[in-house]
Amino acid sequence: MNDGIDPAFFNQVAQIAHFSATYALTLTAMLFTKLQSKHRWLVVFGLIVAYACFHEGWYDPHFENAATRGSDVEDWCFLVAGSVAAEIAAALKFGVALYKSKGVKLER
Ligand SMILES: [Ca+2]
Repeated sequence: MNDGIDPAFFNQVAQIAHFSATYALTLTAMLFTKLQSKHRWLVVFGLIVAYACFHEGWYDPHFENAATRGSDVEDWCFLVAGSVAAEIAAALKFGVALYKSKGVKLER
């Protein structure tokens, strides 16, 4: 059946979307949450990893469209990689203080 979808191209777009979504979620959470503690990065990262496990481990196997379904392991890796990249970006921007005892206040 030719459904008009090139699987390789679709997968590239999907992985950009996976990476970008968790990058945006993680960076936004790191910038705007008021959880001022050294554990904030871990809470944010843990929620993203938990979401990735739920989505790729349960949701997609049950509900993802068969025509576009790729590797859930690959999808999971790009979801987690986006979050890791955002944590690194936050650390580079705000320094290691963001990850130390009291964190930093990001108020203006
Ligand atoms: Ca998937």
